[in-house]
Amino acid sequence: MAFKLYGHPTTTRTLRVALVAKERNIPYEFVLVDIMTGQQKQAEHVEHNPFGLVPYIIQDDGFELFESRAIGRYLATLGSGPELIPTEPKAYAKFEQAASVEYDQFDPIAVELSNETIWRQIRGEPPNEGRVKELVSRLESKLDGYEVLLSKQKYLAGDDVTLADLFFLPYGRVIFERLGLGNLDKRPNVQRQALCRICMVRRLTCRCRWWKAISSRPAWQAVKDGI
Ligand SMILES: N[C@@H](CCC(=O)N[C@@H](CS)C(=O)NCC(=O)O)C(=O)O
Repeated sequence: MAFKLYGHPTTTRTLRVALVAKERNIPYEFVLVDIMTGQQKQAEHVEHNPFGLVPYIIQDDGFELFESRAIGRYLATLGSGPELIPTEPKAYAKFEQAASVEYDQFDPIAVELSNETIWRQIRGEPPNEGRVKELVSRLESKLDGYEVLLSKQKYLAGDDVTLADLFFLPYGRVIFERLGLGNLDKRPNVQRQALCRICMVRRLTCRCRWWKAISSRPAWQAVKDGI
């Protein structure tokens, strides 16, 4: 199976699709849709995504799909590589739980923070500091939840990486690396790179380094700066 990926080379949702394709070793051809000039609203693209957004894919057999997470779930069933959606019922339920938290709790705050900072700046609009402060406080409380979860397991759905972790990566990078938000030093299970002191003292297998673990995956390293 091969497909064409229509999108913008550095935008979060396009990167989400490219990431899963890389993880599953599925070849694709990238086709630029320049959202900076509004190409995604032109008839030739709206024909494939009626909401005038990217990314979308067109497979070599003509099959089409839009919505980055739907595409990611589809690609996870193809190709080869790590099992990104567990099949055992309880593991699957934990995966759905983690995927729901990413989609429902983390993503809306991350998207708005990105809009209120990076995109406002690109448009030359003044920052709305009050709104940013409110969003950062909501983000911090969500990351506290992630910290609790990740103090008990290596990844968001258990001890194996799943799509829920991968789906987090594009906006995780915007929030943690580009905007420097998230106070990661206070959340060792979300971030700590070296074996953390708590785990050493308690003689536990270190379960820290989640962000480092997922962001250093070769597939993410291959796409994160643009495809
Ligand atoms: N839920 C959609 C969101 C797609 C989306 O908002 N894409 C952005 C680029 S990352 C876009 O097309 N923006 C252009 C616009 O809003 O017109 C997905 O995950 O694919």
